Amino acid sequence: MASARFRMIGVVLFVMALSDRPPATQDGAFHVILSDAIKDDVTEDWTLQLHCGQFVDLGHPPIDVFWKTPSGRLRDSSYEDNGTFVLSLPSPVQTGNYSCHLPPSTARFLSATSPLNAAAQLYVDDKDVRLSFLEARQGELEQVIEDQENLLENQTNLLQRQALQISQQNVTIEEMEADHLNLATTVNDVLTRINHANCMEWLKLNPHSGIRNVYISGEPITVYCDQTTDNGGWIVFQRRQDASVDFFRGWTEYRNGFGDLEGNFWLGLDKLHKLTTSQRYELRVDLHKWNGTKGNATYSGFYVDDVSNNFTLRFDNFTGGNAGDSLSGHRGYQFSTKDRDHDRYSGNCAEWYRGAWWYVSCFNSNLNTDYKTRSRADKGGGLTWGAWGSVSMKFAEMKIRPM
Ligand SMILES: [Ca+2]
Repeated sequence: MASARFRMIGVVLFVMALSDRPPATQDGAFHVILSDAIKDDVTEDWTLQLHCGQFVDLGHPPIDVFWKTPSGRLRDSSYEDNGTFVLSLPSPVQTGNYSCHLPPSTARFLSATSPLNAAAQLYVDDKDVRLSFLEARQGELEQVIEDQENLLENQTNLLQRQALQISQQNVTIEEMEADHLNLATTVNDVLTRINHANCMEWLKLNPHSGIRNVYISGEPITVYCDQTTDNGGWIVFQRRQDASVDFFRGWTEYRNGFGDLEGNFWLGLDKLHKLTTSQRYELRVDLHKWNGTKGNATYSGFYVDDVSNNFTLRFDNFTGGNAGDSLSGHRGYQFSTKDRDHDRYSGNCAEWYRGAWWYVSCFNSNLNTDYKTRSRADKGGGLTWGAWGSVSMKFAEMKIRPM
């Protein structure tokens, strides 16, 4: 290092005027501005030289120049080297305006009409130094490139990691959305089953009558909700309004139910048992006579037993209604159909009176018999509610509501 440190002259800042383009500025001088950046290139290992001239080709007598530096005019500070005047600048280099001046006596050898021109260049005149300088610069540049490549690689890795994280987060978001959807479905399902166990619960959400699903132990039962009669909340399990549906049917059909929930139907004894044993219900029977009169009867604590007890009719009390009580006489009796005789009569009431009911021997009421399109009673009597006269009804509905 020591030999290199004191080695002669590395960087030369060369100011020259081409021989056919005599330099001149307005003050007849060459100017070189050394910026602060030069300090990065000229360290203590290097000596900076300013060259002025190459006047040898002009064919004039030997001349001399003088230099001005940022500190002022220099005297006897440069030497002539084959027509070029050389000013050595020790390190650290003082930056600013350097100028090389021709004495006025020399100016006459120069063409005043030549373009004003000056050139400056930085070069290394020692091949070994230049090589090491270039190698050093190359090494620096390679280091810069390597640093940049490392930075790029790091950034690429970072981007890849971030892309992976984003991808994973997308998966997580999708999973969370799926979970949310599942949860919402579950909550909705639970709410549906909790809120819609009967038509009273449905009434809180929908004031209109119609077909709804109610849930008993999570299992849906499709019913018709009457939401107008006596403030609504009724599950209708039987309706008679015309003769379009045959009600003279057997045990299995009365267990399973039949007809049209919007018209004439019997919901089914199995469902009726399931509903009426899920909570306490009241029973309401709505009746219309052919003369337009409307009547009803209500009972508390209504339910029907299971199939092993042949759906025995149970309730606590007749609680009122202008149609009177025609059901208490049937309380505690089993359900009979034309093919399943559970009555107290020697024959089969269901077969004889073409119906299906909790017959004793045989009935006070008989709302599942043949529909008669007139009010006159005859054999079977049509839809009968004995406490409200011996006439057949135009309309009958049986319905339940939580108590
Ligand atoms: Ca019998």
